[in-house]
Amino acid sequence: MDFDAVTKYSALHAKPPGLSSQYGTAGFRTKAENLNHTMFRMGLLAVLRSKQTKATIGVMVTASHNPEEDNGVKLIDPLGEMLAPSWEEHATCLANAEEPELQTVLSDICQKEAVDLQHNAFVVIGRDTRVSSKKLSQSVIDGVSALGGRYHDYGLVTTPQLHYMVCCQNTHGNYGTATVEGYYQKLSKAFMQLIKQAVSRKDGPMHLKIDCANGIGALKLKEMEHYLPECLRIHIDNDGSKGKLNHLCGADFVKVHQKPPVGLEMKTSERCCSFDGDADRIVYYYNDTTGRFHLLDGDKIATLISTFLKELLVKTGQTLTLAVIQTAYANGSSTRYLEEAMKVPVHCAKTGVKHLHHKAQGFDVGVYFEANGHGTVLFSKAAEEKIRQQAEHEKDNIKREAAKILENTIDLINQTVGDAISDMLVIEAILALKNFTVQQWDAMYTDLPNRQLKVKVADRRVIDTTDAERRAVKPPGLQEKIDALVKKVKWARAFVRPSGTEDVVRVYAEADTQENADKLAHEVSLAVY
Ligand code: NG1
Ligand code: ZN
Repeated sequence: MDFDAVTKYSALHAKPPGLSSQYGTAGFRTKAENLNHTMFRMGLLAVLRSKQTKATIGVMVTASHNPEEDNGVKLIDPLGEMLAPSWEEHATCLANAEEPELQTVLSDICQKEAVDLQHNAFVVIGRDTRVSSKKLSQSVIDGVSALGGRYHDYGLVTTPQLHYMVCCQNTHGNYGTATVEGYYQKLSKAFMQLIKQAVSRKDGPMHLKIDCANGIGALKLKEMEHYLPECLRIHIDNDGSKGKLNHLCGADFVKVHQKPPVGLEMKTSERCCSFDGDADRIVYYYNDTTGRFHLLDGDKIATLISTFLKELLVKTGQTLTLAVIQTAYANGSSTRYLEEAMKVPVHCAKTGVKHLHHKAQGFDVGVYFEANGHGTVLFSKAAEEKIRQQAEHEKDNIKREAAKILENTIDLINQTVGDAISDMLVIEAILALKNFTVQQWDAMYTDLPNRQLKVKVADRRVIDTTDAERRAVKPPGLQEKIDALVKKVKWARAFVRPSGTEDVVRVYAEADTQENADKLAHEVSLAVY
């Protein structure tokens, strides 16, 4: 193939010489002003990936919970999942190629991956509400066009909505209709079916306050509101009309600072939640009668959902495997509760959604959540089939009803990726069905006090880890120091790992008291220097 057109177009999206970046767990993410060439080149790469897989590929322009000035880009693979690892490397090479090398790098990728250049390419594009996103998504489109690919621009969508579109496009409507209306219809229908059986509906409507981080979540929830039943009243705050994106609000802010967002008025015991800037994360919270703030993070969400699913699976009498996948950041109490009280197997994966997603695929029902609120549930094809069959044909009323609830849960969950809107509806449905208040949910177990710190070091890559990042193998002696510090404190656990998205080393510690957790985190961070 002749890449001359690429060179011509690329001149309009020239790479500042010397600039280098890496396709990490969150794709590319940096200051928006440095991303023009990366966007163009990811348009090119999406075309090659589409030709190779003979499927639709997605490109999402967002920097999630990062400040407004940043932006980023991620590619979405055919079934709506994250880009395959070998292609992450191609992405890095392509983004870092100086202008004269561009054609060679493209040819190399085509050769290594046996890309069928004759095949048509189709790319779908989405973007968040950042001021820079429109122009940057136009650069992606230029990249797609430069290689003769066809595209559809979905414009403003949440990240999980674009994942859903990619999956719909490639499964020819089996997963749902590839439009935002199709997404709202699929989710709202499943939600309404689910809550039909709920007792608490008799107590009047359910109320939920939602902090949308001044991002895309607000826009999309306002569109979806008309599809939701009367019994769920959502109150949208931080809708972008006043505040700045992700500034003092959103799921990441609430999780990291363990306090409510600015711009949301919390009454005692009121159930509230926060989305992040691209609506793929969610955390819940409330203030108790003494005014104390309670956070229900990804671990609490995984516990609620997996307990609910386990109870239903038992009722159906089906022997399907169920497991929860967490990362090292999961609160020790949640792991203990799941394993000991609920008898649910728990597995630990490396940080980054793709690792959790991959592990969850090994079970009939795999529930995965990062503590920060990113997660979903995966159902194997076989499990889905068995459940749908039973929901239709089972003679036993109890078993059939349980299978029906499971079937609607399958339809409500976005299996492609963590999705704040879908997760929120799943949680609201479970609370309604179990007739649970947010306090009762919170009381399932008590979090161990914990602390996360960031440490700036000259080169964070000197730290290397093993055992799903729970132990450091490099530099020599570091793990021994951490072990000695942990040994001195009750119920303690601590680990360090280099961040994949920021130039820092992250330190995590938990212990019997907040004071001890803070002290341990501090001491471990000193050991890192
Ligand atoms: P890093 O920077 O590698 O810790 C962070 C989050 C991940 C994940 C990625 C992608 C923590 C501790 N880490 O990764 O869970 O969400 O960003 O956005 O929350
Ligand atoms: Zn996000």
